[in-house]
Amino acid sequence: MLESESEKENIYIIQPVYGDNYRSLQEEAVSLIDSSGSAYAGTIYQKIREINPATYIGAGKLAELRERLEGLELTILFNGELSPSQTLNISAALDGRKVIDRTTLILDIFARNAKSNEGKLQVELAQLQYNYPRLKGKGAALSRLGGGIGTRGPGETKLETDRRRIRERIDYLERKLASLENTRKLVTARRKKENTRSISLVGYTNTGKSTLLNRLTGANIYAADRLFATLDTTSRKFVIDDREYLLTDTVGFLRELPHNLISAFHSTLESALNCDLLLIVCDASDDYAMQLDTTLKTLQELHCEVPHILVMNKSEAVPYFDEYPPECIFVAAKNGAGIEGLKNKIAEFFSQSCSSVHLRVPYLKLNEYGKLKKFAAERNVRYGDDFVEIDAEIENRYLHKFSDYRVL
Ligand SMILES: Nc1nc2c(ncn2[C@@H]2O[C@H](COP(=O)(O)OP(=O)(O)OP(=O)(O)O)[C@@H](O)[C@H]2O)c(=O)[nH]1
Ligand SMILES: [Mg+2]
Repeated sequence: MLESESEKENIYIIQPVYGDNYRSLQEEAVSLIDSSGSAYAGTIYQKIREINPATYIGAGKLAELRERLEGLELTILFNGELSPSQTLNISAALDGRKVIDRTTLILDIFARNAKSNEGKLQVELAQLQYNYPRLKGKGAALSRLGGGIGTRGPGETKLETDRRRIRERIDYLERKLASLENTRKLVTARRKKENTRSISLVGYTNTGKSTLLNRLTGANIYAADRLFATLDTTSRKFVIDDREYLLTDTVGFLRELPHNLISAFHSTLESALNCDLLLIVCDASDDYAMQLDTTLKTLQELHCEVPHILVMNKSEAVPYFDEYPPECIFVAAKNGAGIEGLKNKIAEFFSQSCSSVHLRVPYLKLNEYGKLKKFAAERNVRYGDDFVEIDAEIENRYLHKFSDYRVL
């Protein structure tokens, strides 16, 4: 659904300069522009000594930019968050050019990539929540924006719609999503009851989570060199040593991910994170420390305390392995290197929480035992005169269910 070159919206970045990570934020903005199907047209850097409340950056710089861009058809991306009035004032200072901020761009990528019904509702909710406070007396300004980034959405609602109707739509979406959440909770509860071992893939966007899911499960879900290729959580089963595992892919994280997006996706993420083990995936060929830091912070915000295995993906071209955290596992999901090691580590994690037991089940109780069978991985079964003797691996959290039958 990407536009042809000539139809692409050209985007010029204003990159505020402060701290020491503005360069990587600028590079990331270029990837975001690419992922939104637009074309990157250049960057102007601006040192921020003091934020100008009206226009964020100073009037002198804006005048310079206006001159530089004269006659060119460009949209301005301010790579930070702007208040509604700052957006309008910058636009006015640049001859009424369209101005968007980082959040608007990210929301646009999400709007393009949402596939499932729930994903579309979540993105629409996040867009409306972001734009709602920005709509005050802004009708004229918004209609001047025309099409393109910031005006697309999966829903019918046009941003010009008056605030009351938007408020109603927000309420409706919140109710609808809450009911979908209830259904999902039922599914999660059933999974827990069925004793499925569940693992979720989390991590920075574009680190190879979906590729790893495909590699581990033999699935064929969408993976691409774009930010936020995955929005919907997808689950697939796979087997290690005759034991079944459920692996779930999730939306990628990003530094300074808009707060609205996190809250809109909160409930989907929450059920994905309600699992036994996380695989935190990093790109070993990139700034993995920043990716890991962002991921751990996001997990903390989501109050997730599930144990994890740290997976360094894209490690096929890594020259030195000693610069990485000692506990991590190196893989290359694309060519399959290291996958057996990862599987062993996963199996080892689960076996630590298991006990080997010997059970003696009287024939009269076989029916009753049948209900517990799903909690036990049976290794050996012998039929004696009065009992069935069973060697089994049972997760410690289910051991109490077997107390009537345990001999060892
Ligand atoms: N060199 C290399 N590239 C890889 C490897 N694994 C994945 N990739 C590439 O990295 C890009 C991103 O892969 P995805 O699996 O879509 O990444 P993701 O983490 O699911 O990304 P989002 O869903 O967008 O957050 C794709 O172009 C993959 O082909 C690897 O082991 N080595
Ligand atoms: Mg993905």
